[in-house]
Amino acid sequence: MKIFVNELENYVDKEITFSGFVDAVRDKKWVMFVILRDSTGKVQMTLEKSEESNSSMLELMKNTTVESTIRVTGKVVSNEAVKLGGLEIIPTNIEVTSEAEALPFDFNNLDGVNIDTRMDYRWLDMRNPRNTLIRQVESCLTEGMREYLYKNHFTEIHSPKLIGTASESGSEVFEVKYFDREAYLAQSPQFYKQMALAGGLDRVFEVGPVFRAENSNTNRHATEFTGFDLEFAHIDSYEDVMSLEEDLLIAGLSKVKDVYGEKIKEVFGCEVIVPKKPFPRIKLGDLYKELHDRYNFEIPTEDIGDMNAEAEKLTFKLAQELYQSEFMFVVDYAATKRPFYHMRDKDGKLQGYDLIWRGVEITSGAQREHRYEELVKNAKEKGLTKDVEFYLQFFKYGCPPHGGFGIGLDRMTMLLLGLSGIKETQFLFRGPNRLNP
Ligand code: AMO
Repeated sequence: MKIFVNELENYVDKEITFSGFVDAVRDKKWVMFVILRDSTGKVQMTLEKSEESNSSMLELMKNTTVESTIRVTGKVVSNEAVKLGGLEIIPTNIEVTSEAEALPFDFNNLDGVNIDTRMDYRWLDMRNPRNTLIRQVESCLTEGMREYLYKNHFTEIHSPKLIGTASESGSEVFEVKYFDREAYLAQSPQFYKQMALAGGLDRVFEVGPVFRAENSNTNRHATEFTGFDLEFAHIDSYEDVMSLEEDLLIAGLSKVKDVYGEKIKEVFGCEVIVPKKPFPRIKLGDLYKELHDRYNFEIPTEDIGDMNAEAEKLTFKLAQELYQSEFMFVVDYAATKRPFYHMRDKDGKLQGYDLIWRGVEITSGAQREHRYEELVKNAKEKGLTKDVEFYLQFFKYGCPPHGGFGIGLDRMTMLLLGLSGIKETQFLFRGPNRLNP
């Protein structure tokens, strides 16, 4: 098995085999330094020119391009003079495992490289340590949140992405040809995570692809993104849902801070702030009033009962001013603006919320309507009949009160690292004009 750069200190004075990219070759008068790289860091390989036995390896490395990959057998030696971790590899054998052609751009200096060129060669772009770190941080965040859920009786599920009816609403759904009929790409695991509860699993979550046929070219919209979705049973109100989300985010962000806090500060210049419970909550009506009185903001008529991008931005400002918080739950949305499966109370008030972090909506959540008759009524009101017929059946044979939420993972990573857009955040961005690589 491969030994990683960050494990080499355990092999001092031992003979090992190390594999990685050739990051740089420094050919000096008396010595050649070859910097090798893997996903955990860089290490120096040193070839003394005075050593007769090094001649063929020196010749080989002279003709090996940077970004080729090599396999080196040699000894790990401790040497304080080496700036890269105080270690070097003294090789006895080198094998080139893959030769690199001249690169289309220098991934170590991306200033001035067009973002679309970067996307076209994403696998090279990703070799920039900053971009490697984005993936590692997102993985760590997911790990932290997963750990929390496993500890709290959640079961991870995988629901289908090919579906037979346009799920929540027809407008944002991609149609695909499915043999001699039409199918759709799931715009949320919503119905299936609820079905899993009707199936007797009390708590479920899913981390998976979500498809949206939205022709939006903003810095926060993708046509495919990763949803971190969960659903859990036997709740009393959507307060339970918000409370669980607070714990989940605290767990995820704490993990990131512990593992990558320093590195993030160094590379992205931003602090990982672990929030405290409870996050502030505000009713939409009160929010409109505050935004108007403080910032002279008026919600456009078509958005009344909902938020828009500007309102989200100002909500962050307000959360900081009023509560010194980066997070804010917004509640009391208009039922007309929200999906039919959100519960309403006896006065028709919606039992759902959005969570705004650093000026962007990262989550929608709610207590769900689990009472069959009410659900049918709400669906009818939205003009949904045939398409949700299968879903309505889940509530006919006993289904516990429940709620849940969906986090846009890409958006979270973007905000966590202060990145300029979802395009550079996603592993492989999917937008109205991008389907490759
Ligand atoms: P919603 O549609 O609000 O809710 O989506 C949940 C979260 O997903 C993220 N998101 C997006 N991220 C990138 N590109 C997009 N085009 C995009 N659209 C949404 C946002 C958003 O908050 N079924 C519900 C969730 C639930 O109630 O459990 C749903 O899908 O961060």
